Amino acid sequence: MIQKTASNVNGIISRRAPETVFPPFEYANLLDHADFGDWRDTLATDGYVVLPAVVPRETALRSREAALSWLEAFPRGFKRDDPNTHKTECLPVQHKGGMMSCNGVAHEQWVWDVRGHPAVVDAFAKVWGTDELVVSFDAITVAHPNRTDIYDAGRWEHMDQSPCRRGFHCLQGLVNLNDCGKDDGGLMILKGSPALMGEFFDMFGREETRTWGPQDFYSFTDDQHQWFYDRGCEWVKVCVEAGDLILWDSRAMHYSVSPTGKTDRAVIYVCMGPTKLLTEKNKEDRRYAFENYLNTNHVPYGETFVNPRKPGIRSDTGLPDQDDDGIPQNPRAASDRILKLAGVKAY
Ligand SMILES: O=C(O)CCC(=O)C(=O)O
Ligand SMILES: [Fe+2]
Repeated sequence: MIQKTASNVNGIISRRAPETVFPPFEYANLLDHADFGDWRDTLATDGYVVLPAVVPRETALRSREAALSWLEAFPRGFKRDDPNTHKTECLPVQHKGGMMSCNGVAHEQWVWDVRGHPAVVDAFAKVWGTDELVVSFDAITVAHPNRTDIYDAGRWEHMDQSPCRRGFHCLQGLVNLNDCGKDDGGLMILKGSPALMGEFFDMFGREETRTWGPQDFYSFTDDQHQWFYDRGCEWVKVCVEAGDLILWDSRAMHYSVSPTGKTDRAVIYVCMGPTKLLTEKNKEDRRYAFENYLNTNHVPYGETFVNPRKPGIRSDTGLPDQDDDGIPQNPRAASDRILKLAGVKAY
């Protein structure tokens, strides 16, 4: 039962926090102390870390080419070398200036080549302490620079974790498919925010959860930011090169910005956690999503969210996208390795 004992702290009304509703998580304290003696200390302190050249540069660049070929294969006239075609009418349904989860893209082989790369698995394994991992069926982004026809390009500061969880719960990541400098769009992270999240929600309450669907999402309002700035948090635009892996604690406040330079931003999102955390329901959901080429939210265990197969609504016509049949152009092979990472085959 939510109790609203209002008190006024620095002009902001705070409410007594309800009890957290999720059961304790065995890894909740994993990043409490920066005493690993390696890059995990940066992850624990800053809430994110960049691991250079995890995927070979050539593999990353090849996947970017594949992403562009995938876009060109739709009958909408997109051509990578013709900026006049880098607009809504020529592209599948996108969000935030380039994020795509349509047409079963999460299950394209070129996406799995990066998402399931052994070195990406190793990085997640180092944090979790096991290499028996399951991976999300996440979106991709190809964002073209200087677009003026994007309907939801604004800031969207959020975290991908329910405020009702205590402590660390999920490790997110993305692999950049090309170089991403200061003008090339990219991930914005509020450095240092994860460690403060528990205190923030204890103070301001957890009863209001703003999400697009999954429980593990919370959208921050502008007036909530100052509390973090007052405690030393700063926004960082993460710049990376092709093949670099960015890892972040899902409690980090973050959003992305669109490119303003000359080149596109191309990214594959990836999120892994221990397979042993999967419930029977998680396994069923994942098998269904895998076999039907569906997307999930980031966290592969806990409260999984499977995006139903439904063509996205086009922002240019207001109608469902006729070209979205939900089927990848080159579906992933069902290899032993992929089946295990998908969580549909036991290790
Ligand atoms: O595109 C990005 O860098 C961030 C996207 C995002 O919010 C996420 O993957 O959770
Ligand atoms: Fe996010």
